[in-house]
Amino acid sequence: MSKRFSIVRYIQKMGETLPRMVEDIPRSVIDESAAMIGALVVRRERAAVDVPANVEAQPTVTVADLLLAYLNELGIEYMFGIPGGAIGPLYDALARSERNAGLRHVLARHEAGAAYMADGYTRECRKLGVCCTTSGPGATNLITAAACAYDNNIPMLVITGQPALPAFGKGPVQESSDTGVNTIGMLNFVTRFNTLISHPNQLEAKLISALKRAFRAPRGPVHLSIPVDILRSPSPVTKPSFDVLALLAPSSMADHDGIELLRQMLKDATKVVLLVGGWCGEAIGAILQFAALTGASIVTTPDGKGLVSPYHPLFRGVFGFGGHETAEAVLRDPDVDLILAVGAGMGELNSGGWSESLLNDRLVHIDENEDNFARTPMACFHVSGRILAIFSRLVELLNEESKSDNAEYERQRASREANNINWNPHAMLDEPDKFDSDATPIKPQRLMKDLARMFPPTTRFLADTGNSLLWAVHYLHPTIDRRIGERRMGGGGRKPAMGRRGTDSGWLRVTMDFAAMGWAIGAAVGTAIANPRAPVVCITGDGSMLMNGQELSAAVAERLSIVFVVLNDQSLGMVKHGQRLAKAEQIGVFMPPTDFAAMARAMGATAYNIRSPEELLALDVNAMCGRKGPTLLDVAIDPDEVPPMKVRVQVLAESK
Ligand SMILES: Cc1ncc(C[n+]2csc(CCOP(=O)(O)OP(=O)(O)O)c2C)c(N)n1
Repeated sequence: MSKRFSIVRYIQKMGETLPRMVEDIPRSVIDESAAMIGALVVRRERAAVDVPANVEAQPTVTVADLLLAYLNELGIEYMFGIPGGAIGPLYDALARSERNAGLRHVLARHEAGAAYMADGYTRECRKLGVCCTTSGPGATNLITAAACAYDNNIPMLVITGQPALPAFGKGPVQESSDTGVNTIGMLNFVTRFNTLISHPNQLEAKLISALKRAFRAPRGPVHLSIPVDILRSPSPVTKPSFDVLALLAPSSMADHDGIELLRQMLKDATKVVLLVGGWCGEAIGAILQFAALTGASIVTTPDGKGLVSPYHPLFRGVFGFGGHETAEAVLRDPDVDLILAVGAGMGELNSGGWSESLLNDRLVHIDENEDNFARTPMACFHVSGRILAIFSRLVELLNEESKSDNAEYERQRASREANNINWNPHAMLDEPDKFDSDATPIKPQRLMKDLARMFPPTTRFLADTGNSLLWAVHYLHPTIDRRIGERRMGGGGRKPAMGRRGTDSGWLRVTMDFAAMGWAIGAAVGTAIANPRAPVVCITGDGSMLMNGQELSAAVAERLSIVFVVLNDQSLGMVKHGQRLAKAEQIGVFMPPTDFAAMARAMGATAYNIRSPEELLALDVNAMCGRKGPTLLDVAIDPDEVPPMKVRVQVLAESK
């Protein structure tokens, strides 16, 4: 019997012999915990014997070790990256960390993939996604993905190497300071904090500044560039001097006068609409409670869609890119007195191309990120602060008032009932016949219908830049697990968010604004690493797959049960349709046929070519979700189906 197995059996036996203590705990939880503890104990015990004989003994704690000790304190389990000479000592420290059951390295296949993985990891588990590269091309390869996280306010720690400090200016390989190809300068424009560490004593202060900045709105990536000799230097302290968890606890600051004024405005309003944006994740429970109390209709931005169940009785669709006419109709309704835009960037894609007819002086803009207020000059009022704190307080006020004031109670009940219709999200679709079509090649609308029905309610869907985003925003309507959308009612306290398993990102994840092709492929790997128990479905295009599909190999290596769905239309579909709709030249968009299933098999994944709805429905979803490794579905879709992208075409036309 193996050592791990005997430990597992021992813990299982303990579970059986302590029936009183465990009687409420399901058997699967005991087995799973036993397996985890067993693995941990064995990993710890192996540490002593696993140090390879040819590895130089480490006499002391290095700066790289201290950096990892901080990340371990934060409960961060993984660092995504690609090694190289200038970052070598960090990898030595990673090897020591792994042997001690600490933070583990995940090898990406391209540095942008590493940063996309960190992005997906942050979104899934709310811990900081960390990625590392060597100096020079490692750092420049990562820039697009860092920019994507920057534009989407995703916290991330980027660590890059540098040659040794004394060599600066003398032409060392891949020098990346201001006397070489200055990657610190390049990353300056896509990070919230960006610095070179030029002495071991600087690590703690600069790391704390970076971490604080990553989590303060506007959030985003932060960058530490650390020369190889500094990483290898003995650390001035053997363990973290700061209580980093306490330092990073979110503040509950909110504009109390603003909340009071908003409450008054709500009292005078008869019809309210909530426009829920992508940054409402943490607060979505309180926001939905607010909607239930006031009867407010809910529309979301494309990136906010995943936070609300499509079947929620107050949901009226998505406003903006790929959105629904029903959402526009709600905003257009002349009887609406207040539109509360919450945690919404209000950039081109989630403001319907800055639609002035729909967003006018009935708008109140509520956000933690005050930079976004610059986009809503039409708003009659702006409220800043932590959205969770604001909506928790509003819910409290509403509950207090309805208890003490009968008339207020009646008013709330009446508006709730007026809006509580039997809502079916399929009623809001453009071209509903295509949603039900059995035609081959498969209509993308039909593909969304089937994906939503095939996968379990806990599935995390990631839709990549391209038509995948538009099809998913408009047509993907799973019956989601309510725990994702409606978790954590009320609250707003100072509990540290780090280290929890919950997610703020909902069931559908997209990347907006910067909109980089291929983001979803790496992000799906990060999502699955962060939460191996939830099914992960990455919906992407053939162009994106050809651009960033190499991360499938990382998913194979990590044995992640991700399902990659490739919409194969032999073209850069979104641009192709954009050119057609704008009556522009059709150029630079067609690609020769590619068998992505064969490509995936060559990398060690399981794969299927799907040519009809029947072939799709015949797949064994349980097997795909349970398999220790990715599955790729190469789906031949109808390339002539026009995605719902008219807003973007309009904006481009107006810019002529
Ligand atoms: C890195 C990058 N390059 C170019 C673009 C411009 N662009 C937006 S969508 C798109 C086409 C995407 O094609 P594909 O991945 O095949 O998806 P499809 O639209 O066909 O579903 C392009 C080229 C981009 N957003 N990102």
